[in-house]
Amino acid sequence: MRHLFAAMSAALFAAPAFAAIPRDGALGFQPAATRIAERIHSFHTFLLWIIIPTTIFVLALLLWVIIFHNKRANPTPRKFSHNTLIEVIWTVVPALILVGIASQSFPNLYYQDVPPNLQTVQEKASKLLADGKSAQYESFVKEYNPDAAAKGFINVKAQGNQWNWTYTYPDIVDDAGYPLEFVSNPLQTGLSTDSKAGVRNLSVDYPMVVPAGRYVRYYTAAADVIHSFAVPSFGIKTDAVPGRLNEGWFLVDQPGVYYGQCSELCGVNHAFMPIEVRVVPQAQFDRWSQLMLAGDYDAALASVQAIASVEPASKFAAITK
Ligand SMILES: [Cu+2]
Repeated sequence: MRHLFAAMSAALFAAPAFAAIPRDGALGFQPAATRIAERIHSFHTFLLWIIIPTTIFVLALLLWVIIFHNKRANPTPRKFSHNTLIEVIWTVVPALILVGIASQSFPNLYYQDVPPNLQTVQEKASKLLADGKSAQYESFVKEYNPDAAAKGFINVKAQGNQWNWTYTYPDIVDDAGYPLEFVSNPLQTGLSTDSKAGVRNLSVDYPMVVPAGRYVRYYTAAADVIHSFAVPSFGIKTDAVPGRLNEGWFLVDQPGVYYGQCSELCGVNHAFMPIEVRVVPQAQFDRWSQLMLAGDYDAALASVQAIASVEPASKFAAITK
């Protein structure tokens, strides 16, 4: 039985090689690019281990009733209406299952909802290291990358408009003090005259660019109606509400191109306000942001068309310290 379940889940949730693009005929999630997404995926697998046995158990009960308690098999039914023991069991067991689910889901919810305090991350990491608690240190580093924490946040504001996104980098300012800000338009809008460039319905003219291995804190806002900023491989989805500023965070180690879409029905072109995030090494990000600030958008775009890779050794270098 165990092997059958393993084979079933392997067939259902086998992930293709790393790619953040939805693929025809694929099942399951896009591969996780952040720790948030990894945690969501393992929570999803955990839930499967609960819901599959529950469904099989309920199916077995139904079959038992159908087979052994139909009119032919059981012509004179017994006439009782209460059984205290079974009532206690069917109240307590589901409650315990829900407590078990909550014990896993609440930490995940809190983890993704609250941008970590980077100061605390560094202090806690060095304290664990100083105390020689290497196992706890490694599991802490897996959740909160202290090397990245030392570099601080990259802040990006994503404002939803009908129907494109405006990205603002409040910390990247020109000589006059104005922040880097640009509009990211879809390449396709569902028309026969659309350009065929890029990934269908997902590519944009000027993508959001962030550095790899850095904490990114994003804010969402909206100019007109409610939108939602969502990138499945990052495990993030945050509503963009007019008059409100919502926030979230993510940290991507692997440079690459990641796609998302507006995930709140926001009008006739809701399906055509994609999100393209290019995660590039820090040096490439710095060059891109300087070119964007200088107003040379096409050169900036060209500078992130090919994405340089980062040395795998620089990933979580802290572990080997
Ligand atoms: Cu929208």
